[in-house]
Parts: sequence; C-alpha cells; structure tokens
Amino acid sequence: MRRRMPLIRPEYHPLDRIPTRAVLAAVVYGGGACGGEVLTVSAPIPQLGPALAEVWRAEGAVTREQRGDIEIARTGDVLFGVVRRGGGPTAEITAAVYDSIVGAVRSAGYPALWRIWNNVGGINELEEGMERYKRFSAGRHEALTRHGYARERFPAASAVGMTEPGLLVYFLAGRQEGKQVENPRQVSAYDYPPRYGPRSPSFSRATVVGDELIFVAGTASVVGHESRHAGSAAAQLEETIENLDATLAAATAGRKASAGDLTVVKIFVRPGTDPAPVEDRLRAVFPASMLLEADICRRELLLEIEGVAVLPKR
Ligand code: 3EB
Repeated sequence: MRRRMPLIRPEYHPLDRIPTRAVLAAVVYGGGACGGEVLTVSAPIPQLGPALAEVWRAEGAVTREQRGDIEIARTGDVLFGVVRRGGGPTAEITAAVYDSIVGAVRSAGYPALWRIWNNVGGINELEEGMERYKRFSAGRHEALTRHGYARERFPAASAVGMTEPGLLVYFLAGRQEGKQVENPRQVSAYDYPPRYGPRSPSFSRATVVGDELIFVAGTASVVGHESRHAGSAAAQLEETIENLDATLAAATAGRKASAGDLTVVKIFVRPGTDPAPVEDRLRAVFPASMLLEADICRRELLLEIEGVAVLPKR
C-alpha cells in the first residue's frame, strides 16, 4: 500500500547534500547557505552538532516570487515565505513584518497561517527599558489581531534569539485552514498575564493540518504560565518532554502521538548552558534532532524544543 505524500514533508540533510528536486525551500542554521535553485534561508543560529539543513519537500511545481518584502516559494497547496529586517524599534518593525506577511499570504491565496519561526536579535536585551521579546510580542499581537488573526487562529510559532540584529521570520501558510491546538498543562500563551509583556504572545501550541501534519510550537519548561526548574537544564528537559507529550496527545485525540513521534526536532540551548548532562536523554527521545545555541524568550529558560509530526494518513 503506497502512502500518499503529505502536503509537505520536512527532512534533515547534511549541509553539503541538500536535495534540489521536489523541494519547496530549505533552512540552513549557522550560516553557509547561498542562493540557487531552491529558496534557502540562512538563519544565524549556530548548530552545536553535525551541520544539518532543514529541507521542506513538496510535490508539484514550485513557483518563486517576491510580494512586498516577502520572498516566497509555493506549490498549489503550500506557501513558504521569508522576510528579514535590520535593527530598529522592535515593536514597529515586527508589526510591519507581520503586516507584510498577512498581505502576502492573503494576496497569494494562502491565508491560513500554519507555522511561524521568529528569530529576534538580542531577544533578552533591554530596549529603552523593556525587554526586546516583549516589544516583539506587542508588535506581532497588534498586527495579527488588526488583520483578524486572533486567539484560535494564531499559528504555532517559536521565538528565539539569533546572532545578528533585527528580525528574521520565515513561515508556512496554506490554502486550507489548520486547526490550532492548546496544551492542557499550560495557560494559552495568548492568555498569559501582563507580567510577560503588555501584549500576550500570539501563538498556539500546535497547528494540525489535514489530519496528518502537526506543527508543534517551541516548547519549554512552562506549566500554567510560570517557568519551572530555573537553573536545571535536566529538570527543564523532563518538563518540556511532558509538555510535548501533552500537546501531541491533545492534537491527536485517540491516536496517542507523543514526543518520540516528532521529526525535524530542534533543540535550542541557551548560550552558557552545557548540554552534556542532558545529551544522552536527548539522543534517546529525539534520535534525529538538531542541537542549536540560541537565547530563549524568557531568561530563566535554558532550553526549548520544537518539531513536526507527520502521521500516516487515515
Ligand atoms: C512559552 O511557552 C515559551 O512567542 O512565539 C515558545 C514558543 C515561547 C513560541 C513565541 C514563545 C513563543 O511561553 C516561549
């Protein structure tokens, strides 16, 4: 029995062997990407392990185009976009970037935002007395809600630092709506109290697309709305795995997916946190993962994990 190809399928490949056929786009972390046949995002986030590229495979002809400041590659079903902005007042540049994203996906006919990756330079630094992540959150909230993307339509997302200033955002959108999923162990990020910023973070814990693709947001050691296990990477890892399990269980009612079902797992470790004590556990749960070094949006969080589950079609 042949399994039908999902709308899109993410894979990791060694950096020097990125395929070019049936590829929508690729993301190279830590530098080394160059232009070419395939839309390739170079994300300035160092990898700690063997250099891998994230490759988004899709069937059908790929169209490449520019809409405003968004660079796009799309098939008939799925749109991958990327936008980069230098430094500037973070709330304002974030709102402008999100205005562009919404404008591009709507005008191209792929209005369903599935998954957004946000890389924010100096994410934990103060900008005029307020942490940059909070300013980013405010700008994102302002733009998304103004365009009618609110609460249940917020996409799964992640927001981590990068080694260059400014904002780098890449995303997947589609013609068909995804179903946003929350984690019963956590307060929805869009309901976080104001201590985490004047506007709560506008993202969902996961987006399920077509019953087979689950985009799991950046997940950390947060229970309710509070960070747990400050100072212990090992304890934060266990809490994070429980959160991934809970989100995947909620996303797959009855099918019982769990953290071990994730592919293209990215493990972000805060600079200065030694990954050695958690490496065995990471390898056991996430055998084919990418280990990266990046600031995470709350200072006390030492690691954050994300991934995509591709389930067999029913
Ligand atoms: C958390 O659970 C941890 O602002 O887009 C995770 C994933 C986190 C996405 C975002 C933030 C974001 O609140 C931080």
